[in-house]
Amino acid sequence: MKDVIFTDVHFGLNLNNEKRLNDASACIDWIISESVDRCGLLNRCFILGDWHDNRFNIGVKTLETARLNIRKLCDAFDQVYLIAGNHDCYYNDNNEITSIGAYDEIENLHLISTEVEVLNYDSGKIALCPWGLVPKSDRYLAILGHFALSGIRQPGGISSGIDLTPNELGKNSNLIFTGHYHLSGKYSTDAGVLHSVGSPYQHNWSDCKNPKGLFIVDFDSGEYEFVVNEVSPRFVKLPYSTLAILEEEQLKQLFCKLADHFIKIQIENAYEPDRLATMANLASVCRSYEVEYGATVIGELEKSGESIDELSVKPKRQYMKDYAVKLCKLEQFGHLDDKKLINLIDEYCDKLGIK
Ligand SMILES: [Mn+2]
Repeated sequence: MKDVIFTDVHFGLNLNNEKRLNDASACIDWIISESVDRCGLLNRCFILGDWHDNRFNIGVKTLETARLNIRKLCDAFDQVYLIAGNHDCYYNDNNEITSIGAYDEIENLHLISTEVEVLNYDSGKIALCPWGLVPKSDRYLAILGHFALSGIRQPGGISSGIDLTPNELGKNSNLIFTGHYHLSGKYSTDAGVLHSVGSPYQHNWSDCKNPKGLFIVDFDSGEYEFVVNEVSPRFVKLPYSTLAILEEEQLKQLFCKLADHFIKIQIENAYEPDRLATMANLASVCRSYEVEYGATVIGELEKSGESIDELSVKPKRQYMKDYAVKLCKLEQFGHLDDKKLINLIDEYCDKLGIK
């Protein structure tokens, strides 16, 4: 019998952004349909934590969307195990209050939040560990959890300074699946492997080029596979130099193909302003597009569906810069150099301590 593992959906991502909520829902639909295609009968589904994004405040629409998606999973699978991740726990140092507690009435949903739960299979048992807990010293076919570990790749580099290591966990099992780290990746332990399952769809630019998906596992035989998500929106970086050699028609086709995705045109050094303007114009068919030049990023947030909260999260100086860039496009301010203006805004904001 095959089971399904995924993690870190983060409902409510980007301050309850509606489009991202839709992305998360569509991802759950994909997980269910992919599981049906590959497993036939759906047995157990394991969600390894961070079902919600924000540990303190969850928007009403986010909660309703997340609830509908838990329902969908509970209708599709025989049993669903929802592990509390750090984003699901209100307190830093204990799991007494969790946001997943909101779903405690669903019959075939098992909330794993304050204790490690052990499940029996024909050839052994597996351990399910919520945030902050590790399994009792014993042998398991597999350990599933939301672990903070040293030595795992994360956006800023490699995680460190944590006592728990893949090898330490590996003493109790040759097969470990962990949520928490959003980048998918495989790590060796002394006698087996640890899989950082990674978020099932790309959340932001840190996920660029990192394959996203789910695991289908047969714990009795020990066989498993990673299924890559090819359907959710991706964050795609395009170097200016590779775009500059394309004809306008080719550019148009390229951006049409990338219409569902988040696009960033990266300028490495020199560029022709007119050519860049054409590119940016053609890129506007995409879900969103940005132009990155050194540390400066100019771009369009998603065209609609942004919540006011999301807009207000932009640093104040970014509003000024966006406004300045818009001004420079007007005829009467055409003589102004937008890059100089942006530098001046930074200087001004630094002096006044404006973020
Ligand atoms: Mn997470």
